[in-house]
Amino acid sequence: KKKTEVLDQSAMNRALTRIAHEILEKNKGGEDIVIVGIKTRGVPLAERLQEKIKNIEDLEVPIGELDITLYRDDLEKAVEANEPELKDTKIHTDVTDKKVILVDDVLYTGRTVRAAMDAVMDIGRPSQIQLAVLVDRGHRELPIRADYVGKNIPTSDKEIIVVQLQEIDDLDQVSIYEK
Ligand code: 3GP
Ligand code: 5GP
Ligand code: MG
Repeated sequence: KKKTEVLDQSAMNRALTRIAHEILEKNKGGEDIVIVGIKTRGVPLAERLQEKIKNIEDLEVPIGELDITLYRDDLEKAVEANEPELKDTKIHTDVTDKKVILVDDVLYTGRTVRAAMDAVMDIGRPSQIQLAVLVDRGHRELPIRADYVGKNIPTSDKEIIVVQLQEIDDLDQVSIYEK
């Protein structure tokens, strides 16, 4: 249960400002992007990126959210063997021919992102899907990578990344815990 702080409030804010600039640079403005947050903590991160893009380019980018949770009904299986599944989609804008930017707090095995890509492709035909994460902790089990990374934090399987956000946890902080 040892704790090491890896991002404080200002470091997190700087990382998100940088990502907002990177998104605008890569997409030559941002006229055709849609930002989609993956619940829970991907949603406030998506909102912050939307706000930063508004401040930088005076552009209102549409935003949506996906609720993807680990499927735990099959008690025969170990939790690790279960797949994340889509519980809810709130994307009230057409994604066809849009560049969809998925946003999550932590990228780990890549299975959540895979489910998120399936969900987006079920509702339309985006021209591209990109991925932004606050933390990439490694240990991918699928050929998935992030286009925008706040911080790369190589972890062991005994470590867990705790992401706290003002909107949910009343403070902005990322730390590593030893299990
Ligand atoms: P989030 O809503 O911030 O994404 O995955 C559900 C929640 O459990 C996540 O909250 C995440 O913070 C937390 N969590 C912490 N460690 C792990 C982990 O190793 N795997 C998964 N799937 N979730 C984790
Ligand atoms: P993946 O599907 O890539 O294995 O895991 C991604 C999802 O699991 C993210 O949405 C994230 O919430 C959660 N997750 C996986 N590992 C961690 C971790 O160490 N810390 C936190 N906070 N979330 C994690
Ligand atoms: Mg998450």
